[in-house]
Amino acid sequence: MKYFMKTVVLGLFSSSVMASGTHSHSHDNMRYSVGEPSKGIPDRSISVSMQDTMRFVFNPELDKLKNGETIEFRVKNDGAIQHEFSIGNAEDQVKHAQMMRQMPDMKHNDPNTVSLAPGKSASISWKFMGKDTVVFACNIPGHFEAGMKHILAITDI
Ligand SMILES: [Cu+2]
Repeated sequence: MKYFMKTVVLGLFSSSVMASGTHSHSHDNMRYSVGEPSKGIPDRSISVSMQDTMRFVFNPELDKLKNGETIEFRVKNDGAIQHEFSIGNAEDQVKHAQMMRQMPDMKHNDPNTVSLAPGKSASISWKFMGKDTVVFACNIPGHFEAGMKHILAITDI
């Protein structure tokens, strides 16, 4: 955990010394807390509608996450403003939200996050591992606080 903190601090520092403006940024050395991006065949696919009511609408409903399963999320922004769908644990999302507040123009192309303009869609495949609690979050400032999140523990069965 100490290592992760250091990475975030260094990331903030190097971003702040770069030229201002929009830039892409990926955490190549990031370790994920709740699994990993997957290129394998998913065990199931779930569509996620992101809406300006500050809700993720999962179809079918996402009420269980099994240790070792891969889920393909087909994410669509059905709203009129930017939204994102990010997979992590509570700590990841708090840090991500802090970075977004400090660098609102930053484009987040991390493998655990898709940020979408209105009407756009993208897929993200994720293999869930461990037994942490997963926090799906939109970290556009104010959205998480308004309810744009879904929280679910990974289970062994
Ligand atoms: Cu949002």
